[in-house]
Amino acid sequence: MSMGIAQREAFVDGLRVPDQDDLHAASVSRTLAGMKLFGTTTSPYVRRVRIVAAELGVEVELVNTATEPGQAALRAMSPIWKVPVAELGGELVFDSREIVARLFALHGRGPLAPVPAEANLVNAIDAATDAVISLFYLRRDGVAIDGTPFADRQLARTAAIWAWLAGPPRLSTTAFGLAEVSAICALDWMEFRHAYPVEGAGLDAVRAAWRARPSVASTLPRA
Ligand SMILES: N[C@@H](CCC(=O)N[C@@H](CS)C(=O)NCC(=O)O)C(=O)O
Repeated sequence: MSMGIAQREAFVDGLRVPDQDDLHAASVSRTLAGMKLFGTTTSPYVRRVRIVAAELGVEVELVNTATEPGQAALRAMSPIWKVPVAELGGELVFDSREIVARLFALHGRGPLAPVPAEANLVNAIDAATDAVISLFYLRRDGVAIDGTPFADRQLARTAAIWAWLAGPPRLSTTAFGLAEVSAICALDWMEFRHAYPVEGAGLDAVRAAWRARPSVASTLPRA
């Protein structure tokens, strides 16, 4: 039986998952209707949503799912068992792509101008992210994955995606959009987890161009 938002709120409150007040989006003078976001401070997909929300002036109440009660809350809400999940506009929304689409639909795109190939770019970045995440999880679970054909294929796929994005350049150092947000989140996460050698990705200039932007600087991955 599915739960309504009020029941889920009561369930999650009962689990006493701490809201991470210190992690709310960087303060903005104009705060639009907020969003409750279930996720971690390390996930590149959660960070993507946090950056977009900060760019649009949407306040984020981040509920940490890295704890045992947080995981229980997540599993009670989503059969996918992945973060992010958002409570937004009175609805429960799964998957960063859909949450971002809902944010754009509710609030417009703010400074994140669309580019024609954006969906293709983000699809490619997600494929690289998912490839390295799969290796990260296997290593963390103690599976001797490195050097196997599966691992080599994921690493080669990731290298091909970064090379495709880097030359001729498909990401911008002058216009900040969803593709730049997504690539920065993926690369910063790979570096943070030592999961992939990002210095060979050919995207240092893109990362450097946006590093000091408040939405980016205030959401760096941290355990
Ligand atoms: N397509 C999803 C991917 C989300 C995803 O892979 N999240 C990871 C954290 S970065 C996760 O929750 N993984 C848990 C698991 O695989 O068990 C999205 O864009 O939100």
